[in-house]
Amino acid sequence: MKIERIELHLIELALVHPFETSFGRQATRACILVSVHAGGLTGWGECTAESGPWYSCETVETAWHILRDFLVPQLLGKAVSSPADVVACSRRIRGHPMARAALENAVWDLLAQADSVPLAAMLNQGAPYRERVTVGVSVGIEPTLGELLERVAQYVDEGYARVKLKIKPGWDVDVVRAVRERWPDLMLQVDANSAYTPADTPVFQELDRLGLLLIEQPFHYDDIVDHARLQAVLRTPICLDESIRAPEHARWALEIGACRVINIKVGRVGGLSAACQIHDLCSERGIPVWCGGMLETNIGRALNVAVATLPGFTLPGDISASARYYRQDIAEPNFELNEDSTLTVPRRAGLGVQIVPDRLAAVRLRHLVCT
Ligand code: OSB
Ligand code: MG
Repeated sequence: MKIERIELHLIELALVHPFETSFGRQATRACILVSVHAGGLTGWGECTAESGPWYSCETVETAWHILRDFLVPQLLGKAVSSPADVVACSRRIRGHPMARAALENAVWDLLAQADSVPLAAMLNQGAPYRERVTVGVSVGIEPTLGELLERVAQYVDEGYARVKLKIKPGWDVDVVRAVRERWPDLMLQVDANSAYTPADTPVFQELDRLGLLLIEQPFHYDDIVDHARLQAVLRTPICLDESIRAPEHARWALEIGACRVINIKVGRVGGLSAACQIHDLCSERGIPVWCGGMLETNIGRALNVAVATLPGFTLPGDISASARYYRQDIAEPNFELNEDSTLTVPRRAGLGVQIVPDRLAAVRLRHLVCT
């Protein structure tokens, strides 16, 4: 298919409830959507870069720059028959995985639509795959323990069987213990978003006693050596998120024992091709993976649901129902939580969700059409 036109859309949506991590509190989510137009079809990709360089060094503005000035010009007018053609186009660009992923993922959607198959079927290459993916919910830091317990109770009542608590120094052992005492059998895990240093090892030794599924990204995003030292003294698996930004990072982390679980975020690792490589590497080594989230709209959520159908995704993903994030999404239909803490994999072609043009226009801050 010849790529005829590519559009960039910068949007901003208000979150249903502010989300606080060790980086800070956010009430809105800005993101770039990429649409790739060819042969009467449109593929969509969501860029997971955020407003500020806290989780990742990429931001909405760096991604806009790299897409507009480097990625889009290399793809426009090209004939594309497989996602590998897009990967080849962007190979010369160092870093900027979230910008690269947005474009590559849009082409996956386009090609799946052209073949009239769901994205999950394309990813699984004809092998049978699950019809529902198991999910949990990521719960931000709250002003008080009482408010946190209320929020967790609400999600447990809604049917989430796995809860992830954000932690930071001063909001860790006591908080996690209180949740564990109230819900002794809940699948529970924590995410520090790099807020600790090796001097805090005793905190993790305390958390190690609370029956957690995993401890996500305790130390700095470049610090896999210190993660390996910590993993050696813990029973609970360490899961790396920020540290894994390419397939090589996954291999290096596993080779030195820096983690026993990997969180795969398609944007963070540079697109679906890289995500599949990490999945395959982890499967070969018996390492469980799960799909992380970045407060996506239904475009990114549909992508996450599709990738989570790969067989190595054996832990619940941070892919909550649409209503947990936004009052009105820019794409339909919404994902609803099933009673078994799963989301249903769409059966329609491509991502299986449809942009609602009026809703997109209503939240769009900037629009660029490239031909
Ligand atoms: O570290 O997993 C994270 C959201 C934004 C940035 C980083 C993270 C998160 C989440 C939210 O935990 C997961 C979700 O989308 O539900
Ligand atoms: Mg994380």
